[in-house]
Amino acid sequence: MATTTNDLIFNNGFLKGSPVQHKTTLIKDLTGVFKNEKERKEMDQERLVYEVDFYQPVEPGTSGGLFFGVTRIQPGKIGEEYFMTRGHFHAIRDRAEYYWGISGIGALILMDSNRKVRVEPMKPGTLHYIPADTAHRVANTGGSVLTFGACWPSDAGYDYEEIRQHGFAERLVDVGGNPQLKPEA
Ligand code: S6P
Ligand code: ZN
Repeated sequence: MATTTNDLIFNNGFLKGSPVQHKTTLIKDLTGVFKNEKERKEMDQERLVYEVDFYQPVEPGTSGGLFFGVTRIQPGKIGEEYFMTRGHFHAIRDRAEYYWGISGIGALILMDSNRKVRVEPMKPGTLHYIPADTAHRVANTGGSVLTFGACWPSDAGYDYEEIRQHGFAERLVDVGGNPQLKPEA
C-alpha cells in the first residue's frame, strides 16, 4: 500500500501546515464597514478584528475544486455593532458555501439578491448552508473568540465591491445585551 503524508492539521479551531495561508483583518482595514466610523477611527488601528487560516489546493478560479478555511473573530464592538467580517457575495454568484460553528457564539447574516436579510445563530456544532446569490458575513455576539469553519468552491471568488458600495440592508446591533437586526437608515 502506498502511503502519502499530509501535513495539514485542522484542530481546535486552527488550520496548520505548510500550504496554509493566513490573512488578518485589523481595525484599520475596515474603513466604512461599521456604522460608527468615528468610533472606529478613534480605536487602536492595529487591533485585530478577525483572521482566517485557509487552504487552496488548486489555483483560485479553477473549477471543480474546493477551498477550506477557518475564521476567528475577536470579541468586541464598534458603537452598537459587534465585531464582524467584511462580508461578500461570491464573484460567480451561483456558488454556495458551508459554514459551521466551532467555538463562541455569533450570528451568520445572510442577504439575498433582493436585499432581504436574515440571521442564523451560530454556536459550536451549528451547520449553515449559504445558498447561491447570497451575501454572507458573521458577527461575534459573545464575549470570547468566535471560530467557524468554511468550505467553498475554488472558482467562487469574492465580490467585496457590491457590499462596499451598498452595504447590507440591515445591521446586527446590541440592544440591551441582545443581538437584533436594525434596518439601515
Ligand atoms: C470565503 C469564506 C470565508 C471568508 C472569511 C472572511 O468564501 O466566506 O473564508 O472569506 O470568513 O470574511 P470576508 O468577508 O472578509 O472574506
Ligand atoms: Zn464566501
